[in-house]
Amino acid sequence: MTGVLTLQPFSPEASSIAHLFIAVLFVMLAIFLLVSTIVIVALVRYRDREGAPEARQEFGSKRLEVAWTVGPIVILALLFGFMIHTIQVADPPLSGEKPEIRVVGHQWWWEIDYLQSGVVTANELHIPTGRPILIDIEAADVIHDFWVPELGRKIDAVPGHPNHVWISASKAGDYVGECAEFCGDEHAWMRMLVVAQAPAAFDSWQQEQLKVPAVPSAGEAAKGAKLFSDQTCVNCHAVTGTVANQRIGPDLTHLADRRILAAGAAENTPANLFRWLKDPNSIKPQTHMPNFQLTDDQAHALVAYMETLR
Ligand code: HEC
Ligand SMILES: [Cu+2]
Repeated sequence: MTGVLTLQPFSPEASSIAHLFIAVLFVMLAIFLLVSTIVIVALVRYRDREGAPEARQEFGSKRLEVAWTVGPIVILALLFGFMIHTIQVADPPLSGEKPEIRVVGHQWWWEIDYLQSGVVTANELHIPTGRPILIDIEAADVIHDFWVPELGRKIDAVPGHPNHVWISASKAGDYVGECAEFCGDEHAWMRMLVVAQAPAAFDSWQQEQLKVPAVPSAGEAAKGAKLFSDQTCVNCHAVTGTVANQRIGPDLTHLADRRILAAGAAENTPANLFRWLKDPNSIKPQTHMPNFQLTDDQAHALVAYMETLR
């Protein structure tokens, strides 16, 4: 799927990668055709025939050897130059340019911090359309790799060594991102939903995210809120406006606004949330979220509470 996405660019950054890919493909095709033609001609022309004498043997040809050494070097050097130019290795942020967003890879989910507004979320990256966004890429544990094929290049998330990447979206819509560096058991379920929105829609999304959800005072949801702080949930999660402020797991302040759970392993529906709380492994084997052996009643109350987090 992603092989195809690379060829469906929705940003200038991704377009130049797609163009380079196609250009390289044609260079490769030309070399392939040249080599196969020479091989086929040689096979047919010099094949063994009844009564034919042994073919003339030649050893060493300076001209040929120089040609097949220098030719590939020149081709590879050119491709290398185009590649460096295209993926913007030489395009780091200027000294005055501050990243707007920080994305931190965790096993196996993405933490997303909006550095100016203070919004914190997970696995669902919202960006405004129409302009390049500078993102700071970090890792909390092992090496991950941030990649949204339709919007830009790949970049490694390396513990202790922040990297930067520019991405942009020329059209509003949903794009799939993923971790592109094997990072352990659940690497394949380390996806990201990128939601590109017109600037006004993005601003109102950000304003919504800054709101502190009311703590429910009655019913199932209130029971769930109490369970949330009594159980160990607060040791790993944060919910603004409550005592929960840990960042080991995803921030849950606006969980109910998000469309995916567990970095894309499931859709965010009450039924899946229930399944997740009863047994996270049933959705994402090996996940670092423990199984708390909750009863059905407890899990239902927690789901009722989590559905208020918007
Ligand atoms: C030991 C730390 C830890 C504890 C304790 C913990 N969680 Fe988690 N939780 C995680 C991690 C890590 C993830 C991310 C898992 C993943 O996507 O691989 C997670 C994910 C979640 C998610 C999905 C969030 C999302 O955006 O995908 C929910 C909901 C959740 N936890 C609720 C709870 C509740 C409710 C409790 C208490 C009963 C709890 N957690 C206790 C670590 C923890
Ligand atoms: Cu990974």
